[in-house]
Amino acid sequence: MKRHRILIGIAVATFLVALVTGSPCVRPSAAQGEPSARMIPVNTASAERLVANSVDENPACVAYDLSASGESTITVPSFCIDGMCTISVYHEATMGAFGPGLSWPAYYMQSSTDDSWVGGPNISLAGVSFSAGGGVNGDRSSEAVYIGGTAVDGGYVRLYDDGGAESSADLWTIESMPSALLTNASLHVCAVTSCVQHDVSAEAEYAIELPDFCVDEMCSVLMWHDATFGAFGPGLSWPVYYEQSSTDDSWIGGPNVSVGGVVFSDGGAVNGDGSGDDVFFGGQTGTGGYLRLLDDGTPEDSPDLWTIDFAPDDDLTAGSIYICSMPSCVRHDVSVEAEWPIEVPDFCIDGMCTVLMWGDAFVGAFGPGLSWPVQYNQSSMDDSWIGGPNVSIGGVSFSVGGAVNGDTSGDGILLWGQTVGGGYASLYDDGTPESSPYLWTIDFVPDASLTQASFYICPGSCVQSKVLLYRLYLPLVIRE
Ligand SMILES: [Ca+2]
Ligand SMILES: [Ca+2]
Ligand SMILES: [Ca+2]
Repeated sequence: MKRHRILIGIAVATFLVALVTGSPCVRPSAAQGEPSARMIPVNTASAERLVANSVDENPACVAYDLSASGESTITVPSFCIDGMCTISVYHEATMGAFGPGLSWPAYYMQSSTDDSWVGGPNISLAGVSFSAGGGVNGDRSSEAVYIGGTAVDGGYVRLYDDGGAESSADLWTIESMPSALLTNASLHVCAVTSCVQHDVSAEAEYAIELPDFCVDEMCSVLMWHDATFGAFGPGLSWPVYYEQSSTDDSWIGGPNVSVGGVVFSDGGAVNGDGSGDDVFFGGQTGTGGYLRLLDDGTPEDSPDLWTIDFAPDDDLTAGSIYICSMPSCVRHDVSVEAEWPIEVPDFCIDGMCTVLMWGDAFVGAFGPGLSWPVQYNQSSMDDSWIGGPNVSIGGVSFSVGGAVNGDTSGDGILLWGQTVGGGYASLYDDGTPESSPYLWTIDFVPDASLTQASFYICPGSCVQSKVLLYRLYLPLVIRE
């Protein structure tokens, strides 16, 4: 597959403002050993750690209803300690360019050794900010774990590592301000099943093992860097997604887009053909430092290996690649024009699931490849669902934010967009073939460029999330 890259339009670029880069930033861990180029065998140079969450012991998704104003504290879920977790806010008010719905997630991982944490993305996009990128929980300095946006009448929900009421490594501080527009919000903290971490600190190309869980299954890849790349400050990136076929070593990836000066994925290629295609291209510092993940490189052209290409400079001194499993995704392929009813997986009922699609055509600023995902959570009580993000970026739309499954109104779970020829692939909660709360409708209209599409529904970042295992009600305050 050819390399496709386009920049997202100026309309979005004007929203891109890098957050402060002066906030304390920690390295996830020290690299072990002295790396050198052409390193084989694998993994002797970069520190590999499994940051697996013990999902059998821990609630894997925690939801907090936020109905109070002021400052309150919550316990950092245990799966965010030495493990990756995601933080999303459901808000009923429009925040920046994001309509009511679930936010894009921020990522977080806190070390049990020194209470330092890495987070991300450290960016402000379309009027919504995400993470300060890192800090130390318990050092009395208040760094943003999740900032979000502000409603036009001043309502907001923010999460910090420390605050006026606490400076404990075991607690976070929620600051919330209800308003006429923001009367209801909830915070969702979810475990990422397990990740493999590779740290780099010296200039080299490193061969690393392709995790088994990326073969015939979806996985995600995050990057951590201590320098600013484009509009992204130091911290964790947004993930890219990847799935490699065991049959012919071809892979699909995505999103195939450039946002805020960071190029995400080539969208697909073949691992082992000797051509270095970008699983995660990343960005560059102002002085040319970079961190990249390629399917092949100087040290290897094996289908079982990837290459990390790290070029540090004065700004960029350390980086990490996290490869995280996304087991048990359900996949639906379509190549014929129709509305297709599909089952709603059980794990999307009373639990958060992740939906992403793959298409073989350009849509808006996005080249052929995997989309960015949306999140979805349907209630068994009344078949209502929340989803998100409710935003349009680079010519594609994501989610309508929430609706009712089974009310005959076809509401967009993952809308994406149209090719120049008018082809599209979208997922709705209801459609012509069904208006059942247990079914969804894929609407597929191919054209000359869009010939096939696939939808993936994954338990995703939340496992064992069928029930909200822990719920904290903040003290109520009287408001007008
Ligand atoms: Ca704290
Ligand atoms: Ca390879
Ligand atoms: Ca509906």
